Amino acid sequence: APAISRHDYQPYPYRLPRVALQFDLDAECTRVHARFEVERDGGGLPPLVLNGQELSLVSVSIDGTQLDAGKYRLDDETLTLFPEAARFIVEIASECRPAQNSALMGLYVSGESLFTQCEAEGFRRITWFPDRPDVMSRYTVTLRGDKTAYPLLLSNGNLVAGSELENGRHEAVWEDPHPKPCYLFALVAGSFDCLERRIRTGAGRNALLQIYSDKGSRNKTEWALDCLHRSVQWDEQRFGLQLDLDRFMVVAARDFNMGAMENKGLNIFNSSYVLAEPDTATDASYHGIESVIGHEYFHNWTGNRVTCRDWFQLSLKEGLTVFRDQQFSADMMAHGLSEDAARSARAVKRIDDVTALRVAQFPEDAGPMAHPIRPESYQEIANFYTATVYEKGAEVIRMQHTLLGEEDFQAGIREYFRRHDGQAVTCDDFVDAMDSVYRARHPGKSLDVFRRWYSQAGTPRVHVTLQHDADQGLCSITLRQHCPPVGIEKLQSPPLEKPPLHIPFALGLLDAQGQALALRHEGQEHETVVLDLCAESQTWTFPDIAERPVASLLRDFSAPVIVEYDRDDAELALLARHDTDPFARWEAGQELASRQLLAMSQSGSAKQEDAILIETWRALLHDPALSDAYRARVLTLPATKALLEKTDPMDPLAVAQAREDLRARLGQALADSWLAIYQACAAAEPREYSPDAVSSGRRALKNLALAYLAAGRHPQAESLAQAQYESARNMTDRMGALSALVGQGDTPAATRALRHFYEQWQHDPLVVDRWFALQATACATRTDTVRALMLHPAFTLRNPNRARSLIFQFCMNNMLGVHRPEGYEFWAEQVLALDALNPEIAARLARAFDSWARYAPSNRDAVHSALQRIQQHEPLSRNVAEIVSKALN
Ligand code: B3K
Ligand code: ZN
Repeated sequence: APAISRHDYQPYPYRLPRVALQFDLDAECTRVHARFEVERDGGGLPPLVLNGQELSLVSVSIDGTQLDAGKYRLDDETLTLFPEAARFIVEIASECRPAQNSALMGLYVSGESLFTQCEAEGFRRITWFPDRPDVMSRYTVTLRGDKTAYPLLLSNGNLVAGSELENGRHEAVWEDPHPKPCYLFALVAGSFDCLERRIRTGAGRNALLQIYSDKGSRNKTEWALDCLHRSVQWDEQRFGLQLDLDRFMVVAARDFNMGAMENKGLNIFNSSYVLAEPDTATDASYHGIESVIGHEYFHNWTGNRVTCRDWFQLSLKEGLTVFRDQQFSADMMAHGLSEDAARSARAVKRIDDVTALRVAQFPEDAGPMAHPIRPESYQEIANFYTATVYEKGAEVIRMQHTLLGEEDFQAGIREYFRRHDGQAVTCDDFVDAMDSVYRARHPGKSLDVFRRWYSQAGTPRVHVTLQHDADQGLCSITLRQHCPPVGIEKLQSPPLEKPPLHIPFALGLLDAQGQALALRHEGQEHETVVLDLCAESQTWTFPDIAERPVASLLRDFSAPVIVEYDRDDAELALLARHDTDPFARWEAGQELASRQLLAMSQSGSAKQEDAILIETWRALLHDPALSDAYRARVLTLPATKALLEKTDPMDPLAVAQAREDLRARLGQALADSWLAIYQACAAAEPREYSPDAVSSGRRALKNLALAYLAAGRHPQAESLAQAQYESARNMTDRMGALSALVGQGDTPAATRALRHFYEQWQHDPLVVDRWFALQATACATRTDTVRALMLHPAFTLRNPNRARSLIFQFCMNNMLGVHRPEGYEFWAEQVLALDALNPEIAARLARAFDSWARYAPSNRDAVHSALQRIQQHEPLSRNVAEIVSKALN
């Protein structure tokens, strides 16, 4: 497929101020009648090109006159009309087939209900329309359907009329007062439970918050409703942004391609981000719901009130909204805690976010799909809902927050809305608003260099050198940045010039005992200074540093970069024990463990000198100042995927095996401590479940201790896990125990527990997903185990959550299982099977081995033939074709 380029943007030649849609809903065949006003501002009357896919045209008319076939042009993707006036009304009648729609884009069936998903380009599967975000209209939507099958008929905005029709049908009319692009359109029809709350916003508006879910699930939506209410309050308090609707609805769908969708006033969610009760949802699910409910709600301003001009600007709304949901979660985690405990809770959130970035985004930024947060071109936009656009995009917003500070950042946000409320704009427009505040408050400074983050792909490396002059008491730090070519950049000749970026680099210095030193910078003394690295290389000198200090680098992960600094293990151990910045402290421990793991993976032997690591781990285990949640993070070994990024060539099996071996070694060497910790945490578990930072942290540490005991084959591990499984009063503990049992291999206890678990929870699809996922990622699982699980009656490829729980978990998260010739073959087979049903999901799976070109030769060759097999298959969706062609480039 041809690539679409960012620079080719052309405004749409017409305005469509009002749209009226009428749906005669039916799962087999839905009739859609669309009526819209069209207005031309400029001169001439260019053709009116409308997008449409998989639709049957019934009729098309202009100003009430039906057009003969010769008066319009119709192909697979477009309907073109030839206007004869500057203002006219178009009416189109068409049909679509929801029950046949396995791609889950446009109008589709899930369970017995009808749902829509339009972002990015799904509206064209509902009716012919200019399916692009810069065409904004006011919508009136009339829904008609069978009253028994579809007692609830929902769309965006306010319900303005409802009536009974003949033949057991009824009708509802919805009006959305806010102009919107069509990707924010939604409808839902079906039979649901509803949990609701009437609230009064800070501005005195009465609003109704509603969560709709499958019949019988109402008691699982309390947490989601609570999160929604807190999101409304938080956006008022922290960002000064008010709810602008009388009614805000969230509907849970069992079949959904991603997490959730921010349709104006009618968010549609994957049920996994709505439904939770202690018995079925883990702490991680509770926190995931909080962040996704927050995320979609925050889109109401950052995405909906101000939207994207074109899809290249996706990070305008996604990076900003991820930043906002991260801040929301951090504030929620820290809420009600003492200052120190709050700092630690925020650091835990930061550690989790950075870990996710390193596991998903860093590899992406080094692989064939590398792209700037504002991509330059794409073949299929669905492939660009990436970790780069979202998570790196959030880091780029976060750096602006760091440079401006909270107060000025909020001033920048106000300026952004003052300029652009109601518009479809670009990333540059956002930075312009921020820059106007930055320049005003910091004469001589600007975001000119900073803007390059929007156009440069790849993870920059910052090389650090420290020089100490004992005579003068001076310490100087030199930072040197470079960003190697990535993805298609590597093919360019002459090699692409990558100019330096503006990197806010947070630095602290400690003395040899681990005490923080005061740093004089720009006339003030600080424990942490943020250095503005804007050139290829810069040096800063700090006075009154008597002895050679220990550097604490990139505190709080102040920029999405890789730090290169040569230092010995003893220094890392010191930082791991004493750094006053909790993020950098965690980082030091991770670096120490990484070195051990990489040495083990390269020598192929577990017999490596590991005393310093074990002693550091022991010190951390017993440090009473650390919160349980934080301790659970510092004592977790780095993720295999993050480790692999540090190797060349990559040997996934060796690294994964080294991680298993070191876990066992730490389990054994520190067995008494793990046992003591386990027992202390277990004894402190309250009867009443709560997902708050303290209790979830305690459970995380307890289950980590159990996992180490199991990995170290402690004689009590199995009985502890079994007892915990049997007495668990929440899903976190039940899963912790089950995973410890399954981690022991195919033991009778593991088999029994797995069988019991399925029998007990077989009627709850989200819990059955956990059951599949746990087996998919178990270290003894191989391709044949997965094939056998695919024959289980509960398995289906058609439900994305189920496909993800088994196939994706195995292919993407079971390194020991999948990185074998038969694993790669299995993967190719599943990509093709999914592609026939749901190209968006298939294309995600197709990215499992994006890093293949950096693998050691035997793995590389095997992935290569699997990729070729996919590429040669006909038919192949545009989605998968783009991924494999880039991978094979
Ligand atoms: N904006 C949606 C993503 C839609 C992706 C469609 N392929 C969810 C979100 O980021 O909030
Ligand atoms: Zn989003």
